[in-house]
Amino acid sequence: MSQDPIPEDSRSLLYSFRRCPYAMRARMALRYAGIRCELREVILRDKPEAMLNVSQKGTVPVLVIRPGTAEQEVIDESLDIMLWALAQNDPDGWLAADPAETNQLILASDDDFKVWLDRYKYPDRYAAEELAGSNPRDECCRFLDVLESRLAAQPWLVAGSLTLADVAIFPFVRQFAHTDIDWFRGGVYPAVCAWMDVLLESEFFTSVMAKYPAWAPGDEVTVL
Ligand SMILES: N[C@@H](CCC(=O)N[C@@H](CS)C(=O)NCC(=O)O)C(=O)O
Repeated sequence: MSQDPIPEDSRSLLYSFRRCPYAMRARMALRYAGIRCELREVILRDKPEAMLNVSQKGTVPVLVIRPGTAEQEVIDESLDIMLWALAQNDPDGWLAADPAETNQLILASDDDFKVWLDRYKYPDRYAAEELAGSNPRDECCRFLDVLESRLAAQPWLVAGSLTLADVAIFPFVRQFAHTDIDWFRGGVYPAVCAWMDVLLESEFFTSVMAKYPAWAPGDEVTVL
């Protein structure tokens, strides 16, 4: 991340939490689009008032465009932040992929896979009845099976090159993989594994994973 000052007229703020998969995908899209913003690292159990003042729902990421001006805009859904970033600049055509396939995959990830991912990752947080006799990893695997068959046939999820769906879904697959990395790397999903590794090693992922202390008012500006 660069620490050069951001011109006042193109300044945006991003409230983010390094390990949050939603915030990761927003940071990746902003980085790819070349949008430089002030990064404010948040601790989820102690959210800054400045963030709650602009978005009361209290989730990260939150992007504030032209903060403090009459034209201030707030975007507090990660996918919307990605789409806003790509509308500003999309040099490699992430948005060129089939929109119906893209939406379907992202919805399956955000709505269904994520539900079971939480149950797989944090089993102690869920009562037996919420698991309804299911095995969370097996439930997650239904989505991983879809990804594996796509990635066995082509290098990226929707097209011959990386597009929005890859970046929107990757942070959740990374989280799934790290829940039991030995099992994941044991050969069950070779194509997903290879795809994940390319993204893990990509500059636009590693560059948005730097560690910062929690932001407090008056701190020096950290630039994404
Ligand atoms: N639909 C939201 C979900 C964001 C979300 O749930 N983020 C989590 C962190 S990974 C959060 O902020 N949770 C609030 C909390 O834990 O207090 C988005 O896509 O931005």
